[in-house]
Parts: sequence; C-alpha cells; structure tokens
Amino acid sequence: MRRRHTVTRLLAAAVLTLPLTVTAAPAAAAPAAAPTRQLSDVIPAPVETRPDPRGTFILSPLTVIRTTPGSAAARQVGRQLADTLRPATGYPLPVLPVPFTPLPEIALLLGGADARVGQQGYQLDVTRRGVTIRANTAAGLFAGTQTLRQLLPAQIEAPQRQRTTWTVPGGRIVDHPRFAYRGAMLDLARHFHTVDEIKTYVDLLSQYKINYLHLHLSDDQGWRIQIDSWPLLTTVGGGPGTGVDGVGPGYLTKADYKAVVAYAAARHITVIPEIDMPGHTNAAQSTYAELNCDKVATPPRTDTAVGYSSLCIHDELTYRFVEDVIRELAEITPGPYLHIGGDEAHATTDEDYRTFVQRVLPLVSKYGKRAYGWNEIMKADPAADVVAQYWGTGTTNADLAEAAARGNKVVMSPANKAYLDMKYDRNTPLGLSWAGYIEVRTAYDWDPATRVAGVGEDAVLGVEAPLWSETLRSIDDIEYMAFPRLPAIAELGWSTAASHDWESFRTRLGEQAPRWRLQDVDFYPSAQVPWA
Ligand code: NGO
Repeated sequence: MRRRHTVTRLLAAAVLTLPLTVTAAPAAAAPAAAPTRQLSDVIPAPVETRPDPRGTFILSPLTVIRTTPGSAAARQVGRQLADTLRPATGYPLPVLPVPFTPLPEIALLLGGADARVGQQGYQLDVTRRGVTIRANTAAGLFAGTQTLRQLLPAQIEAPQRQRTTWTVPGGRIVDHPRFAYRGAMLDLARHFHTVDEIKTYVDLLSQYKINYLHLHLSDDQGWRIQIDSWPLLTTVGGGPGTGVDGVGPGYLTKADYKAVVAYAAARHITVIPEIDMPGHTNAAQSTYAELNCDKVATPPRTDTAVGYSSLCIHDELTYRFVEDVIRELAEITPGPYLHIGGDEAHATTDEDYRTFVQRVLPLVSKYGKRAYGWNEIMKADPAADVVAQYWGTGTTNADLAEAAARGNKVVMSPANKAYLDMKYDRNTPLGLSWAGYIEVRTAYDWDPATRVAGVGEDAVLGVEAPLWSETLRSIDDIEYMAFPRLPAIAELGWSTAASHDWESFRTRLGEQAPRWRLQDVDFYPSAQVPWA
C-alpha cells in the first residue's frame, strides 16, 4: 500500500497549493467559450486530426498534470509542460506520477497509443475532462506537449499572467514523423554564438519538433571547441579577432559543450558536432605550423572566401591531429553522429581527397560514432553507414545517387531551399545570396524525397536547415533568418507528403506570429503570409 500512500500524499500536496489561485482566477467559472484554435492549427501539420466539438477542454486552476507512475522521463516531460504553462496561466499545475486523480488533468502516459506513433510520435485526446497524451517514448510525449502548446490560445506564451479562457479544441490527433531526422545547424565558426544563444535557439527548435542540432565548430576563421591535446586551437584559433571582420573571441569549453548537449537532450534534441576537413581548416593551420606541408603557419583570415585551405594529406601528423580531435569530441558527444565536413576542398586534389576521407572515416567508427559529412564525401565511396548531407542547388548528383543505391542515407539541405542564411529577397539586410533568394514559399515548396534524382524516400534520412553565420552575430540576427523559414523545413521533415499545402501552411504560419511576439522572437514579416 506504499503506492496508495504516495498517491494520497501527492494529491493532498497538490490540493493544498490550490486555494490561493482558485479565488484569483476568473477563467474557471467562465462559460465554455469556443476554442480559439482548431485541432489542425499546428506546425508541423499532424498526420491525422479528428475534431470533436463536444470535447472542448478548459485548463483551470484545478488542472493537474498526471504522468505514468514510476517513469522519471514522463515526469520530466510533465515538469517541463508545467513550466511552460505556469507563467501565462498562473495555475499551480502540480505534476503527479499517480494512476488516477479525480481532478481535471493533462495526462502524459507511456504506452497505449495508436500503433502508428512509433518511437517519436504520440496520440493526443482532448475531452471535456482532460487531455491525454500517449506515446511509446518520452520524446513522443514531449512532441505531444509541443502540439498541446500550439492548441492553446497564443497568450499561453506570455511571460506574465493573462486573463483569458484556456480552451483546447476537442478531438483526437494521431501524429508521427515522416522522417526520423529533422535538423538545424548553427555556424559558430564565422561568428561565435554563446551558450545562452544556443539554448534560446534550442527552445525554439523544440517547439517545431526538430530533433537534431548540428554545430559547425571549426572553419577557416575560427576554432570553437576545446581540444585538450591541441590547446592553442581555442586560445589562438578561437582567440581575439577570429570572427568574420575581426569579431571575437569565442569558443565552447568542454563544460560549455556538455551544458549545451544536456540542455538539448532535455528537449529531445541530439547534438551533432562538426569539425570541417580537409578544407575549411585555416584556423587550425594558422595556429599550428606543423599542420602545414611546409611547416609554416598560414596567416589568420577573417574574410569570407572559401576553398583555399587544406590539411597536409601525406603527413602522419595530420592523422594524429585528426584522431585526437575525433577522440576528444566523441568522448563528450552522447549522440550517434560525428560530422567531418568535407565540403569545398578545392585546395586538395581529388586523389588526395579520397585518400584523406578514406583514412578519416574509420577513425570516426573507431570512437563509436557514425560518420556524417557534406555530400562531397560520397566521392570517396564510403561504407554504407556513412551519412551524406546534400547542400547542392541542382536536382541531379551522380555521386549521391550512386551512394543512395549502395545504401547510404542522405540528409537534405539543398542550399536554394533549406539554407536559412540566404536572403529572403534583395532587400534583406542580413544573409548571402549565392544560392538565390529564399522567400517562405520557396523554402516550403519542395519534397525531400523527390529533390535529387535517384535519392528517394527510402534513402532520405531527413532534412536539415543550416544557418551559416558570415553575416550574423546576435540571437536577433539568427531568429530573423530562421523565422519563418525554419517552421517550413520542420514541416517538410515531419508532415506527410500528402498534407503538403501552401495555402494551409501559410495560414497556420500566420497564426504563429503572436506566439513569436510574446516570446520576443524576431522574424521576417514576409508579404506571402497572412500575419495574425
Ligand atoms: C557553403 C559553404 C559554407 C558557407 C555557406 C554559405 C557549405 C556546405 N559550405 O555551404 O562554408 O558558409 O555555403 O551559405
């Protein structure tokens, strides 16, 4: 009976916290107002929605968040949901890991969901008595809570208490992703972004069910991650003046990196570190003379040219360096992937490039990680478990199609669709335009599984939206380029191809604006979108 005792104690504790707020909140007594949202007003679009107009739920001061007894992971998702909903509602929303409560509830339950939800999806049921989210994993429950957040009125994102009726539209959602991988990339090398800025971005990504954060940690300009066996990489390579136009210094210590990894993991986002090689290596080669074939350090460079640097391919020291970096990165990276770059190695001959990539890929496996690189690495005919990230602008790529036929998986980041650093139009103050202008509709109107000939649904692991930071410094800059295009890429990664519909998307996107304003998110007010 220990359990009963716990249940009673928890309920008593919950109810004890209530009276103060009950009297203060007018919403509880309000007549059932029509929900401001519909069950399908969600980004990314859910797989299946079955509205039930009789099932409107009203979040009240009495509502409790009930989680599967004995599951710390479910309880953690419950706590996060409570933290999200408390500021605007002012309700106590106690989190109770109990099998039953007589109170109106939001239940977060492991197991019992529709068979289709898989490892990342969820089922969400809304009735007058409560909301029930069921999933097979904590990640699925978390995804369900992000949907619930969007089903509540926009004021739920306000940092202080709001007077409104907190309706949730009735019915059932069954939802699961089209692709297992939905990523976003931040470039810390061109301009460093602080731990707090990365965390802010993670918070935003998690609202759109992004589950991978790729960090571009080194480039010609700067080196941004502590490597103990090559200590000058950060103090010199990431030292003063190493950002584009001489901005800097900046780098993540290992403790910083671990903090980012943990923060992202708590939001069901896996961090993927990238060290770019054999090109894009000037920060390392200007720091350590021995990494150059002529043993002379290159001058540091903070311009934005690309394709001029190369590690020394036929020198054993190069591989000692690369192995040290991979080993130390793998040690602090719990996620499965380690990205070795491999793009734009124009200063490396094709033969040397193959030699280099074929030597480095096994080093990634040696330290227990799955190798990942920009699509050029497919020129080296890697093993089938190596993942390629397609960043080209065309719709054919023979190396990629051959790799897909051999079984390699591809993440789609076509630069003229998914690059968040491209300008929206010629008036955009930030960003680049080498891959063209990317308005919201351009970012949305493509299909990851038909983009490149010979790389079909089965070969596509998912999508990723890279954000290169040659022109970006602050979190405001990041947000302005990511919003509203990031939600477009998120929807392409999660929602079914059949649900693809620009009119529906732009309407749902417009309804996100009040949420962004309340969260202080800068965004580009595209004329293509009917902003609320
Ligand atoms: C390219 C290049 C990067 C630039 C980016 C700018 C890839 C994979 N390599 O993308 O170094 O920062 O364009 O858009």
